Amino acid sequence: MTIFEGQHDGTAMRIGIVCSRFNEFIVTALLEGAKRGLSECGVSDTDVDIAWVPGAFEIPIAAKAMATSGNYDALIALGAVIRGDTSHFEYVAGPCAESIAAIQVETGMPIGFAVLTTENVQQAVDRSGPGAGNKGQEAAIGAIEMAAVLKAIRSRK
Ligand code: INI
Repeated sequence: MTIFEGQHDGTAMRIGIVCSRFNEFIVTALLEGAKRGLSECGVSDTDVDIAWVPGAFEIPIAAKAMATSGNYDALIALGAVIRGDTSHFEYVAGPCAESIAAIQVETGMPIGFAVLTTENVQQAVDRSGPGAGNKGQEAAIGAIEMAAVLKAIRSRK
């Protein structure tokens, strides 16, 4: 019996991060969490590229460009869609999540997803703090695990 399980070892992995500028103070805090998560996994700073885009709606196209570039082992998507901000919450949040899921499956590139979809600013603040529960940190650690488990599956002899 063979069991595939990814370790949280990002040594020598190259990681791409897509950040949306809308609600930038939240996304910057998610990015800090993602950097912490990557560092905990042994990813070197010089192996991390960050692309900024205007809003969550633009995250998928940048993620697809990174996914198809051949330059990365895993990606992380960071954004914040807050319901109070817009009547078109569903039109931004839904397509972003669905497109990221589709890009993962189409390209085979793991994408850690920390595009927050919250009812209000406080909920977004609560999920992007400096301690435990920062969704950027969780997405980063999950992306490393997925890159590792996919590598193990793909290299099975
Ligand atoms: N983009 C977000 O990332 N979060 C939001 O809460 C948001 N709101 O509230 O509208 C938002 N809108 C911008 C959108 O992502 C696009 O950048 C814009 O429509 C231009 O294409």
